[in-house]
Amino acid sequence: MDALPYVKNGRELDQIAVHGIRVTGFHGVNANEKETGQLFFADVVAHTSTRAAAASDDLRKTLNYSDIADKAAEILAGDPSNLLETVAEQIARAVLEMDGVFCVDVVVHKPQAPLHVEFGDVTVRIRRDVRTGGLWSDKRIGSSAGKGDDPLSADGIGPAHDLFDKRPFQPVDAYLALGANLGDMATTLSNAVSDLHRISGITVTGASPLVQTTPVGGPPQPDYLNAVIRVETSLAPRELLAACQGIEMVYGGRDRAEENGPRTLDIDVLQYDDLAEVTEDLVIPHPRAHERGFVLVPWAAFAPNAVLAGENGGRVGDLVNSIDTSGVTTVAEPQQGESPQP
Ligand code: PH2
Ligand code: MG
Ligand code: MG
Repeated sequence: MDALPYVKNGRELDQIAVHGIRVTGFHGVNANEKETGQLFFADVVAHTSTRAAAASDDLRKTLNYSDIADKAAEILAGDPSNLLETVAEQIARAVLEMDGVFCVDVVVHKPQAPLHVEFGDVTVRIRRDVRTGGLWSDKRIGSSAGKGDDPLSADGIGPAHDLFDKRPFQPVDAYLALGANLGDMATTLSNAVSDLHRISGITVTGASPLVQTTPVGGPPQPDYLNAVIRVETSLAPRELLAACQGIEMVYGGRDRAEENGPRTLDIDVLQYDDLAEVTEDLVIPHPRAHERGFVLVPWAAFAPNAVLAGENGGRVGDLVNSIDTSGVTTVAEPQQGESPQP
């Protein structure tokens, strides 16, 4: 099976495939098919990046094709379904769950299907990716009407996964924005950076100067102290977000009742690798990063060549020149030796 390339961020992904996985299964609408069984074949193509594995010659940095084959065989030989569609969907979901898989093509063959004519093969071919795949397929997104009629949603397969749940094969750079305008802001920001650095899967590799900024939006409130840091992370985007939110809580999550209101600590994920995706709970890059002085001024001060992804994106050092940066004053440079170094 020749699988069409899957393009992510303008680049064709690599493909790891197992063809002709062959087992006896018991799928079919006819009762005797569930009793006697017949041969089923599957072809599975996982779209992923093999670059990290090739650079290190390390199996742990790639998908093990043996795992793909085992999973597909287990489903083919497993609980009888009426339809090839159901079997293909289950295989696709299982492979999409594997780390580093962004898209999967599955063909299920039933060459001994009970037809009234001579024939070569019957197949169902599907493609699922982390955005459209499984539970979130097409029009069902966000509608309660469709939820009950997904035959696979009731059987414990669990919540949908998307790109933001994927851990990267190798650590990626992410940028975080920190802000505070209640309490001892400088101490809070500095402690929060240390706390982030201590989390397994997060290494702080760069920090901006500290800037004092006029509040943008929200009720009348004190000036903020803001900063931007770069982290290298092996966490998935949602795990990184959860880590940030956990630290916010430590410093007084209770102060956050009001939208854009004053807070002891706010940590936002600005950018994660070169992702540009919108989901219900998380949007990356941060949707207002490109227009905010309290983000771009500190960011450009230490990483002007970083590139904000997405349609409003661009080189940070250029973006900062396109906005009004009055209201942002540098108050402290990052301390050598105090903030973690690259
Ligand atoms: N954060 C906001 C809203 N407004 N203004 C400044 N100056 N600094 C912030 O960090 C900030 C803001 C919402 O998170
Ligand atoms: Mg914020
Ligand atoms: Mg926030």
